[in-house]
Amino acid sequence: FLLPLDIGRLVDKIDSLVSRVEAAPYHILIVDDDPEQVAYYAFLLQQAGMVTSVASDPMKVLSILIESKPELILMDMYMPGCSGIELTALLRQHEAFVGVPIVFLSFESNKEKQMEAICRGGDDFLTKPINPDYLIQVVSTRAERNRNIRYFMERDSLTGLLNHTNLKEHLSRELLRASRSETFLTFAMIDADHFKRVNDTYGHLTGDRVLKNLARLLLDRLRRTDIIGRYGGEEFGIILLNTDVTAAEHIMNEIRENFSRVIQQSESKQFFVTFSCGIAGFPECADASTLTLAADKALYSAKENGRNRVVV
Ligand code: GH3
Ligand code: MG
Ligand code: MG
Ligand code: MG
Repeated sequence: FLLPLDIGRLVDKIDSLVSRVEAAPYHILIVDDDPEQVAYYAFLLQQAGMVTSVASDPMKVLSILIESKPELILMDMYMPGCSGIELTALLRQHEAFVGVPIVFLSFESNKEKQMEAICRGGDDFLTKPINPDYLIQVVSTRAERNRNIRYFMERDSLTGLLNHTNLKEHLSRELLRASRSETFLTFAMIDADHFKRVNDTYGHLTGDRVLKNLARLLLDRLRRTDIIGRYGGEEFGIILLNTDVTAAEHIMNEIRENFSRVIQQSESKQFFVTFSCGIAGFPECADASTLTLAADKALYSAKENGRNRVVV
């Protein structure tokens, strides 16, 4: 049977959401200065299938958060240098961490103190010693909801690809990784050719459908490890990991040719759309802004030189 269009789309989204949730274990950050406590709670969560990392120094929490984006923080109350409450209040001022679930876990039984922890940004307060099943239930339920919310917030609603903000976050993070592991990374920028004309001739709804077709093709043709985002209106950005510019040029040319042969359909007519692509790579470009600028420049030159081409 046929589902109405938007319900069908929702089902698609939920399906891909579910497969993602099943795919990766929840990543929990334990912030605690006591190594024995850390070892015990890390063991409990790992037994339940979660992945844990540890910050025994509260001052390091920010850099760990930026690098690994844990899906929940299990927060100790009293640590040398900085209390869990102060740290939580600090994180809540950061737009990137305003939503990460923070669950306090402490021996503190004073209700006033517990309330303060909640008021300053904690989502929950659990007291030690805690029933292991209860801990696991609270942590996994909150981490799951966070993952679902994050999934929708990070995505562009038309294409389901990563949105601009998230793509840029990925680019910075992957550049750090590439530089640490001394691997190649390529950034490709795509811009649909004469797209204003497509809209003017066939209407915006048809234009939207073309953009969805392009997104679908990118998802089908690129590797699962490649990171694909909608950079802006009819512009897309792709981060190709472990790929140098020569290999990336090859891949993007293949996709470009494929796309140019896709028969686009308006109500009454069939037509074709092409795209231009600019490519730049790490380590030639060392940071995100240099890389983006170089890819943008290459894209501009692809447009100048007749469109429907890939320029490095
Ligand atoms: P060029 O080959 O130089 O890139 O020409 P262009 O017409 O694609 O470039 P221009 O930047 O002048 O126009 C981009 C067009 O893309 C204008 C805008 O209406 C269209 N566009 C941007 N976002 C969307 C969208 O979400 N849906 C639709 N249907 N059109 C969009
Ligand atoms: Mg402590
Ligand atoms: Mg454009
Ligand atoms: Mg364009």
